[in-house]
Amino acid sequence: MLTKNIHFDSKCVHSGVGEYEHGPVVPPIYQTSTFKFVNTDQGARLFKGEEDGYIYTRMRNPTIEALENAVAELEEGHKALACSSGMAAINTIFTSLLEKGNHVVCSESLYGPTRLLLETIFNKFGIETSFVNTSNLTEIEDAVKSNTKLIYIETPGNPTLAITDIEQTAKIAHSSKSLLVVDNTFMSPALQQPIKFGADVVLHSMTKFLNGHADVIAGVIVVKNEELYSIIRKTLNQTGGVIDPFNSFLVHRGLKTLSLRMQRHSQNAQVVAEFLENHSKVKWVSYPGLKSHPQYDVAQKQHYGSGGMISFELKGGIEAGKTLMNNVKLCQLAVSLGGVESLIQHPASMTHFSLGKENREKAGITDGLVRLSVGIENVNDIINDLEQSLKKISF
Ligand code: LCS
Repeated sequence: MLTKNIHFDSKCVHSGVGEYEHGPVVPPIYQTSTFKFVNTDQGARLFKGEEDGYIYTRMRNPTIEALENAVAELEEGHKALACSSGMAAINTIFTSLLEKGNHVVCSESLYGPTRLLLETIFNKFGIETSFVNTSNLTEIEDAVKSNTKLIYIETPGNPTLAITDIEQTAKIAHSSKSLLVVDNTFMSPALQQPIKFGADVVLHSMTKFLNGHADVIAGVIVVKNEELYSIIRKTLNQTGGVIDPFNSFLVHRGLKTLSLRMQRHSQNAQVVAEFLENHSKVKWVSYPGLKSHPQYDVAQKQHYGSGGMISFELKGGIEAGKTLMNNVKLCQLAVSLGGVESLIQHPASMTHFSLGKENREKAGITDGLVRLSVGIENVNDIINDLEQSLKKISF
């Protein structure tokens, strides 16, 4: 199927699907760790790269490649590399592109373990990171040093939904001979395509919107050129954070409804964000589709929709937040995000607990912040659920 000149909605359905024996319309699951050689000479030719073919699933597998081709196409990137988790994707990027003595400029509002990976692990190998508010371009410019190799942004940032201008950050990165890496987990390529704005590398936790059904842990890296691809592919082969064929099949299946799901997530979240913003017990709401969002104009420029993630704080602070989270019935109290079901959680004691209060507060992650991943249920049911739970808060 030629997918070059078709709409994104159609690409979600058809991308990555090749021709297979017996003509299945869905890529078969090649659930095998290894592939037979015809003879020793062929095995040697495959290893030398003189012949194209499959050797061992850590290196290449047709089911995994089908997914990688699909994601690369949806992100308008050159190629993609699927990984065993979002963290494996992030680790593979850092391991591939950084060396001792390098410096990284990183968003301060981002998924907790990404910060910890840089602060506690890469730090041991002589890599230094400055965590700054990347919504403010001057802070990025001021943080760049002569040894800066990567600017790493998560936009919108987890859990504050702070937005970084990808196009302007790419300009800063390239004028300082650095690469721009963007974690696009919160938007998915249906709502944001960072390579179009100048990003060099894009990554996702495919655990979230790309798979969309809360039943897989997976990650992906998308690169803009062959040079980056060959560096990262070599590292991934050696460090081994690869996805397996069955999970690839599941994520590829999820991608077929990505466009539909993201439209519904965005529609529902807009209504829920407006409901919360107008509610007397709510102190503030952060959602890229609200005019009150501090980077609303940047969001309008780089998003095709506002996504399914909302963060907010109740007037009664953390105690009121706990009452809300403990009394919801349709929304599930669980970490993770981006699935069809609405999930609610408390970053300060859960996903971002390990950062410590000082780092959290600097990044705008207050103790009272509640994060809601708005699912694709009927929006009235989500609002009714929040409303009945908000009624339990007495003040
Ligand atoms: N990047 C972002 C923006 C994330 O939100 C997560 C996970 C990751 C990377 C890591 O992906 P994983 O290895 O889990 O596939 N975020 C989670 C969260 O907010 N709650 O639970 C997991």
